[in-house]
Amino acid sequence: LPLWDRLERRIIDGEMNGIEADLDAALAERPALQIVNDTLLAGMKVVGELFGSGEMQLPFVLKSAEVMKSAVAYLEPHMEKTDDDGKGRIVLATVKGDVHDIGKNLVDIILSNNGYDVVNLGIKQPVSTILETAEEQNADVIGMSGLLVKSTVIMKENLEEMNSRGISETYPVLLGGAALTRSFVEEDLAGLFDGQVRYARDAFEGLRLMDAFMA
Ligand code: B1M
Repeated sequence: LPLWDRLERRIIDGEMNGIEADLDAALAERPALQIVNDTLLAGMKVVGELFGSGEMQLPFVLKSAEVMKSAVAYLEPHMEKTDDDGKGRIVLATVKGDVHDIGKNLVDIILSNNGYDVVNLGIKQPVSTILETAEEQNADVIGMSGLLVKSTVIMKENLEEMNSRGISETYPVLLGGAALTRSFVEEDLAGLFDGQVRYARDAFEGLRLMDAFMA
C-alpha cells in the first residue's frame, strides 16, 4: 500500500508495529496536523462506521484508539506553535459517563499550541468538578466534549446547573463531539442557557471560537 493508505490502514487495523517509520516518512512530506486531519482521522472515521454497522467489535475499536493516540503523541512535537502566550484559560473535560477523549485531546493540543492555557480534566467529569475547577483556576471559558447521545443530555443538564448557580455569564461555554449538532447547541441549548454557548465542529473551529470569546 502507498504510505497514506498504509497509515490510514494502521489506524483501522490497530497496528502499532512500524508506525513510527511511516510517520517519519509522512512528516517528510506533509505538516503534522495535516497528517492527523487527512489521514489518521479518516481511519478513525472508518472505525466508527465499521463499529456502527457491527463489523468491528469493541476491543478492536480500543486498539485503533490506542494507535491513534500514540500517533498523535508522536506527531505533536512537530506541530506548529505560535509564540503567543496567556491568551486565556479554558477548563476542558469529557462529560460525566463518557470515556471518549481523542477529540478533546486534539482540542487541547490545538488550543495549547495557539497560546491558550488548557486545564484538561480528562474523562467522565461531573459538572461539580468542572465548575469548581473553573472557579479555582480562574478560567475564562468552559469546554465540554462528549460523543454519546446521552452526553448531549448531560451537557444540557450542566448548562442548567450553571444557570441555577448564577454563573452562566461568567463562563462562555464551548461544546463539541460527534453526537452534537450545530442547531441543537446554538438553537436549543442557547435558548435555555443564560450565557453564551457555541458549537465547534472540530478543533480549529474551537480555536476560532476561543479567539472570539476572548476578543
Ligand atoms: Co465509542 N462510540 N463507545 N469508543 N466510539 C462512538 C462515539 C459511536 C458513535 C460508535 C458507533 O456506534 N458508530 C457510539 C455512540 C453511539 C451513541 O451514543 N448513539 C459509541 C459507543 C456506543 C461506545 C460504547 C457505549 C460501546 C460499548 O461499550 N458498547 C462505549 C462507551 C463508553 C462510555 O463512554 N461510557 C464506547 C467506547 C469506545 C472506546 C473506549 C473503544 C473508544 C474510545 C477511546 C478513547 O477515546 N480514548 C471508542 C471510539 C474510538 C469510538 C469512535 C469509533 C471514534 C471516536 C473518535 O475518537 N473519533 C466513535 C465513532 C464516531 O465518532 N463516529 C465511537 C475521532 C475524534 C478526533 O473525533 O471525538 O468527534 P471526535 O472529535 C472531533 C470533533 O467532534 C471535535 O473536534 C474533533 C476533531 O477536530 N470535538 C470538539 C470533540 N470534542 C470537542 C470539544 C470542543 C470542540 C470540538 O470544545 C470543548
